[in-house]
Amino acid sequence: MTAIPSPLQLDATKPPTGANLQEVHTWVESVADLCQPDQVYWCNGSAEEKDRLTQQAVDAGILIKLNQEKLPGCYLHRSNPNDVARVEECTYICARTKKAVGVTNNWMAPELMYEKLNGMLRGAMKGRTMYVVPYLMGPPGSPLTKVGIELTDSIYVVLSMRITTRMGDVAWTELAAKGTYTKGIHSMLDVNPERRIIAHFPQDNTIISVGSNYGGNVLLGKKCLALRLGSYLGRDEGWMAEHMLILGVESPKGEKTFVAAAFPSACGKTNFAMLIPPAWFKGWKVTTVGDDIAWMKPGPDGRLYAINPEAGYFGVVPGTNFKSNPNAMISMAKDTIYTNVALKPDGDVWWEGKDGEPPSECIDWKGRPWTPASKGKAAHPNSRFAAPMENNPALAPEVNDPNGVPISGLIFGGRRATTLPLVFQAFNWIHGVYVGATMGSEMTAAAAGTVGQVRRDPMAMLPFCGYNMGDYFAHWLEMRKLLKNPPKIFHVNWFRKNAEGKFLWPGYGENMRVLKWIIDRCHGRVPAYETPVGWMPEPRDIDTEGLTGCSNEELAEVLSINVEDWKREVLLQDELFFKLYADLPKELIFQRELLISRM
Ligand code: OXD
Ligand code: MN
Repeated sequence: MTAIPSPLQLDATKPPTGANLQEVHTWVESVADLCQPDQVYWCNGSAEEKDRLTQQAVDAGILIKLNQEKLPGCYLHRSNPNDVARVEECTYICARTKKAVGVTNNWMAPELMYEKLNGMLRGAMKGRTMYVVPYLMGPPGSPLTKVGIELTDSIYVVLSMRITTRMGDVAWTELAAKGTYTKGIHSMLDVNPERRIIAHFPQDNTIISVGSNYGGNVLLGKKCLALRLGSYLGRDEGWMAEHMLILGVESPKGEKTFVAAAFPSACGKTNFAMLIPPAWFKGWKVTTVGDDIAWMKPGPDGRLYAINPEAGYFGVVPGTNFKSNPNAMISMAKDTIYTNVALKPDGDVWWEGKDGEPPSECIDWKGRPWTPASKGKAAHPNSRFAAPMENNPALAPEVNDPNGVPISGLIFGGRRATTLPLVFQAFNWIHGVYVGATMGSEMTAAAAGTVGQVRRDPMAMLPFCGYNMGDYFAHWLEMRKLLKNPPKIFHVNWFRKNAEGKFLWPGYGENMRVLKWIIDRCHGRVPAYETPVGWMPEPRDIDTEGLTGCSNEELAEVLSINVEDWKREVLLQDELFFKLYADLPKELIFQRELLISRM
């Protein structure tokens, strides 16, 4: 079959040909008919294309070229100040019934939402180019990998997708083998919060996002496909799409152990995924498979195998420095798109928490002159970097393995000033599901909302679960039956404070000491003592050689549990239990009863 000739193909780049692409052409044409772009451009993912589109974005003022000697291949983008984070109140799962999406998601009947969006998209791309962005979520050839095609009128999205996914012709080859793909349509419209909607249609494997140009809302492979539609597909197909980093720990003897960890947005997943062990852990190495999303499926040996569906990082910048995350600093030193950081007079970038003194002057994230005396922050608290994973010096060699990596431990964690100890291990899988389901965290800037307030964020999936949360818990419980050797489940809290409000644990690289205990537990080679909340280490079980920033007393405090605090915690969990009661698997209610009975 030859390509359908389209009057819209004003660009020299030809769309791909192939019998199974007929449907793609028909769909692209129908969207172009609706949105009426001046031209349709089919992306191929080449280096030449990247250079050409980057230059176009610079000419149009969408990207600012940074100091190429300091930051080769790096650019700065400033978003509309009204468009700096994910917007959960504008995010919808348009399944056929409200019950299917549950109480934690916004719902609208699919036909109504399609009608509304069609109205908004009619003529929306006039005067613009519609880019056809084919991409893969996952390494080529993996049974877990999915194909997506995003149609977008944002060149910033195209260039960011090229970093964060495997974008271009590679996707057509995979589509030929797989036959199905996720449709995505994105238009910035007039970047107006009143006309901002991120809609998912799970039964049609389709995403439509309008009115925003912020990564989490518009890089449709990430939160929309890899988590919301991914979790829906995973339930049907017997796998799991989770908001989890994946890391490997290599011992001096060469033993490799992989764990995956779920922390809510902006709680240090990227830092943990790129952890560098402290000097005392000579010969130990941590490698990064992924920093945000894990797709996991039982393997033939009854273990859980994980891939990172992404190909790059879209990380929070403020607070990142050579102490908190050297590997992230190196990752964003070249070929990176920064969004909403500050610009120094020499074309370098700056943000709050970067190494060294604040610059005496710079341009803030809104493009205004800034000095240390200025009232606002120079960089937005949710400013981001998009960097290719290949830039990470600690990138796991297994990252492109189509089979994924075997997961020995799953770790849940939140940002909690009180109650939750540094680490504990769940008694078994079902208890672990309860621990994950009742996870809470103080809110951060990654989503619009009240920073600091504790919210329940089951498995860190509250904004990302594409179906009824009760059914999602049931799916977790079901997965146990498919696993002969399930991972052990843990909970960590790096953020506990003492009565004076001082952090009890130094965090960052020192988290290796806790990770080491977790790894040793996975291999059944360290003791733990039974507490009402789970198995815990004694202070002496944590390797403290060379540890600074945590005294013996502080270690004892951060490893302690207080039954009165836990009684309050169980009561606080009521909020979640009441909300989800109608759909909650009974196992979780029993787990709650068991926890109370142990206190
Ligand atoms: C993210 C998020 O961007 O969780 O990863 O918000
Ligand atoms: Mn995330």
